[in-house]
Amino acid sequence: MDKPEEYTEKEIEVLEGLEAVRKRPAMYIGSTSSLGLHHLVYEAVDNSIDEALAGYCSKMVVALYSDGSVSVADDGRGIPTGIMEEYGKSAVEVVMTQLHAGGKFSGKGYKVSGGLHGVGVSVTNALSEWLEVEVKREGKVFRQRYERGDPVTELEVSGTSEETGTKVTFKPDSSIFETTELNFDTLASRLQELAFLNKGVSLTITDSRSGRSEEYHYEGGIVSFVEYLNRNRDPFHPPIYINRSKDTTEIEVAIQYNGGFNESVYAFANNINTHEGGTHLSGFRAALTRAVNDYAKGVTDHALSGEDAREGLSAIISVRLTEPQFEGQTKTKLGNSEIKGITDSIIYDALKEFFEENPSVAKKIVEKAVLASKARDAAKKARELTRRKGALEFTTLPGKLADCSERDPAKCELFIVEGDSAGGSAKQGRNRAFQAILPLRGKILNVEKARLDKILSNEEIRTLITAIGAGINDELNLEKVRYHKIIIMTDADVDGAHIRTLLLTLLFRHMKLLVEAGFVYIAQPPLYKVKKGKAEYYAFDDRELESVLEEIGRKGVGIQRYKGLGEMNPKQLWETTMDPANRTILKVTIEDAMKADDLFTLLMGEKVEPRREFIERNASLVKNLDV
Ligand code: 0RA
Repeated sequence: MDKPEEYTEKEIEVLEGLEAVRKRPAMYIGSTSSLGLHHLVYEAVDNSIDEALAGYCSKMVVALYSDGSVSVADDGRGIPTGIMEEYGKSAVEVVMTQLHAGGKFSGKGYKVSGGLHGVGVSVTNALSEWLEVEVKREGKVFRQRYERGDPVTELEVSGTSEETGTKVTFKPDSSIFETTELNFDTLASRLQELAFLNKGVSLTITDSRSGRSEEYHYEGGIVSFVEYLNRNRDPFHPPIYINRSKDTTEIEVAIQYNGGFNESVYAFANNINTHEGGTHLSGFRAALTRAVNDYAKGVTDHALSGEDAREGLSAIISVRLTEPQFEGQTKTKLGNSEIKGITDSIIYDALKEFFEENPSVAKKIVEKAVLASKARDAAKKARELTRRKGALEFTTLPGKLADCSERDPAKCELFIVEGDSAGGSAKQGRNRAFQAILPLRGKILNVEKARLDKILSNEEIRTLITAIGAGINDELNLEKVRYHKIIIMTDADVDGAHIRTLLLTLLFRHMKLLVEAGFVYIAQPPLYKVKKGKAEYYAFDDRELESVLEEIGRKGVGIQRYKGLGEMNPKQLWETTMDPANRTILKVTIEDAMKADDLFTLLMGEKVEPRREFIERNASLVKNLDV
């Protein structure tokens, strides 16, 4: 502030059209990481979905090619090819080169526009090395090619065809993106989600790099979606389906309870997964709690909380509205305030009717909520009891915890260590200024199969909650977290992997905010020590061992395979696994909460058969389980 900033004409730059997109790509697609790269495909896909929503398209194919290009083809009406007076260009060229131009044509209906989507396929064009559009319309095939957003050919007629449709083929620009490798599974997940949300539309993905392909097509729409969510659980009634509109807002909901204890509710607005929730989700929750409580009156005098009414609930909420407002950190929170009331009243009315017409289902749902409520009361009593004894007070830390001296959570690390002997090494090896050690004895309770009261009466889990300091579930307070790095450090064997999964299940189901905040990590201890003379080398896996041996030669070499962390002395443990200067730690991320949800249900849930199948199909994933 010493000097007022001065502007001259030279510094004022007018960025026009696609040039602006190439200059500041992150403004249009969020980032130039892998996430942003995949948005290029979603933009093209969204256009075809719009055509499907308008009722003109029933099939879409996404194809990945070996040269790094990708195509999105649909059987819609084809982008109009006539000249637009206003621009002096064909409509195709306008769609491909003008920001946001897509919406101008599709007119009414619900645009898939919000958050990062909906900026238009012109953004895809701008950020591609090249793009070719092919339109089949009025008996002809039209083509045009662009490079870095600029047309390099006219819109030419290249043949004849009886069909109609649009195909866009493009190669993401490697000078813009950190990576240009498109991930089949990421794209397939999104296409499957879109197939569920848009019943009847067939979405196919093929990958000529690997030969893989999948087709998604659900006549049941979001009813199929909840059935899919519950496929490895025990649902106790057919899905409840609600589809009603008010003015220009359409609300679609599918609900199906299962015998488990978790809530799997996913909310969408105009096909966008609103990870951060919003007014449609609030409205749904309010309506459900009220409808269940209304029905419970006369059956029980328990006041049921929202959490009680959502135990074992799987549901999909899909709203379509004309002017969606997306808010929040990742622009995935629906902000339109009017939607809360609309959703609430539509769902409440529909649920009341359903409960009256289906009393046996209603009774089961209420019984389940009453059980949940009783368990919650018991858990509360247990908590109060322990609080009085001091066990859950943040001032009385568990005796097993070797805390650090630093008090700023941002600088503090908590190592959760398996077993007392490894705990001993870690305590001696650590830097006690900022590293705390919590040794856990044996396996912790599997929270996937237990209600809250049982979870909270488990000694190891209580110790962990107290050490972290933030509480759990709806009461979790991120500001009270005592460590911004919570590092799971288990042996590199089957037991270690199991304990890690148990811990991750606990964190994902009951302290999800910690995972979302990026506070949870997995330590990577070495698997081998290689000794030659006085020199020592560490290898973290078999491949690394091979390359070390390759480098130093195999003669006179001693190889030690660590069976557990306890075999390392404190100095070795510090050097290889704990010292921030040398170690590698993996951050646990929930890129796809639905996938993680599935994974924990499968790995830790009741059903044995699907678990076996899953593990057989995903042996390497389960072995490394870095969700
Ligand atoms: C506006 C009008 C019409 C078609 C489309 C847009 C359209 C755009 C895309 C983008 C990808 N696939 C698409 N399919 C259709 C047709 C207007 C008419 O025929 O009357």
